[in-house]
This record gives sequence, structure tokens and C-alpha cells, in this order.
Amino acid sequence: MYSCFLRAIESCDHLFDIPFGSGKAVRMKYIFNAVAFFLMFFCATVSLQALERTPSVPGAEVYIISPVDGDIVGTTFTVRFGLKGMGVAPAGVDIPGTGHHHILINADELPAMDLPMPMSDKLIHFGKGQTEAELTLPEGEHRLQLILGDKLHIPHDPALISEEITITVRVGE
Ligand SMILES: [Cu+2]
Repeated sequence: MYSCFLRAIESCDHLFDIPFGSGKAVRMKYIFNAVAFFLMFFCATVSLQALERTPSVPGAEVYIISPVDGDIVGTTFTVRFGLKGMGVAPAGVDIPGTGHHHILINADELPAMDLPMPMSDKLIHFGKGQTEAELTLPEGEHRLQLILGDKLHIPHDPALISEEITITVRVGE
């Protein structure tokens, strides 16, 4: 990729040689090179992130221990995270065969599989290595699903995603 960008820069250098006077051409070349270098760095960073997925352990599984599908819970309740065949490590810690939990709450779609997962109230990270969490949700039906992420919050390859459960939140339960 780098050599490709260098060739592009060189060919544009020749373009600038023709129409501009010497001082202006040099300035334009300098600006163009700076922009090209920034673009190259940006693209390389993004493509590296896209490529560097951490392999999951074959047969590993992530699941929600509790509540279970169909449960009725109070507005504040505990979700227990289950993980078989892999270990839990905090975000940023590089130990093969590990990851940290993320919970999807009423998510419309799964996050991108080749990028760090975003943080929102629909996608909560447990980067300290938590294996359970207390959630507070409004009354009504809610969908919960777990997804494991690697040290950079990127889903493993293949991704470890739990079954989605649906629970009902009721005041006073
Ligand atoms: Cu994360």
C-alpha cells in the first residue's frame, strides 16, 4: 500500500511540474505530499484494525446465565454473564483465549465484526472484566444479548454472540 501511495505522489509531482512556476509548484507538492501521507497513514490504520481480529477458541460459547428468556424482573436487576471455553480479561490485556463482555440492549442490529464496538446505552462494555452487571431499565419488554470483545473491543473471529433473550421489566418484582 505504501509503495502504491509513493507512486501516486511521484506521478502527481510530475503533474505539478508542468503547470506551476517553481515556488508555487514546490509549495503545492509539499501540501499534496502532506495530505497524501496523512491519507496513507489513516488508511493503513483503518485496514490494520479491520484485519487484526483475535481468533476465538473453537467450541467456546457466551451465554446469559440469568435472567432467562421470558423472565419477569424488577426495574433494577442483575445479569450474569456465562462464558465457556475462553477466559475473561480486562480490555487492553493481551492474553490469548480471553475477552471481555458487552451487552446489547434492544439492539436493532449487531455491531460491525471488524471494528472496535461503539459505546452507547444499547451497547455497554464491561472492560474491567466483570462477569455480572446490574441494569436498570424502564417497564416493558426488553431484549438482551451478550457479545465478547477482544483487548481492542473488536468481536473475535468467529464472533462469540449469545442467544438473545426477552425479559419483562415490572415495577415491584
Ligand atoms: Cu469493550
